[in-house]
Amino acid sequence: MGYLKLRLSEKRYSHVCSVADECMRYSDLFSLSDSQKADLYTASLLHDITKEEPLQEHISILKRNKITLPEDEMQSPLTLHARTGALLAKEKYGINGDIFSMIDAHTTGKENMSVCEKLLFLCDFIEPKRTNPACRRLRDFFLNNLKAMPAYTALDSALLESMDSTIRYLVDEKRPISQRTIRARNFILQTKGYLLK
Ligand code: DGI
Ligand code: FE
Ligand code: FE
Repeated sequence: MGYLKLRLSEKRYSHVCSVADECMRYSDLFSLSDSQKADLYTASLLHDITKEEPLQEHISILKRNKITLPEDEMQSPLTLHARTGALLAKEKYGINGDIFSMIDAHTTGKENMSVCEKLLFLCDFIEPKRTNPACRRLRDFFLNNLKAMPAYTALDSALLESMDSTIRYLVDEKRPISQRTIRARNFILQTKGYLLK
C-alpha cells in the first residue's frame, strides 16, 4: 500500500485505516465470509483514493474510462471522488465487482445496497477519528441499537440517520443533493416500511 500512502495526505491515510478497522470490528456481527471481509478491507483502504484530487483530475479519469455521469452528479463535486476512486482503483489495482461497487457507492449510497456496501458507507461516517458531534452521535446511536435489535435492523437505522444528517447539512449549506442520495434514502425508507405510515 506504498502508493496509497504517497497519494493521500497523512490525515486522509489515517482516516482510511480507521475506516478499515471499524469495518472489521463489525464484520462478524454480519457473518461476513473471509472473502467478503478481505474485499471490505481493501475497499476501505482505497475508498478515498481520489478525494484529494482537483476537479480536472476527476473529469480526466471519467473521460479516459468513457464514463458520462448524470448532470446532477457533475454539479455535486464532492460526490465525484466515489465514482473516480472506484475507476482509479480498477486501473491501478485491477479491482472489480464488489470492491468497485463498495467504493462507487460510499458517498451517496444507492438503491438496494449489499451489507458490505452499507458497512463501508456507515463506517466512513462513524470511524472514531471523526470527532464532530454528528459522527459521535451516530456512532453511539448505532452501538446502542446493536444492543436492542437485530444487527441488520440497527445497520439500516444508522444508514437512514446518516443520510438524514448529510441531507440536512447539504440543505443548510445550499448545496445540491444528487438523485443517487435521494434514491438511496427512499430505498431504505421503503425497506424499513416507513412509506406505509
Ligand atoms: O470522503 P469522506 O470525507 O471520508 O466522506 P464522504 O465520501 O461521505 O463525503 C462526504 C461529503 O460528501 C460531505 O461533504 C457531503 C458530501 N455529499 C454527500 N452526498 C452529497 C454530497 N454533496 C452533494 N453536493 N450532494 C450529495 O448528494
Ligand atoms: Fe469519501
Ligand atoms: Fe472516507
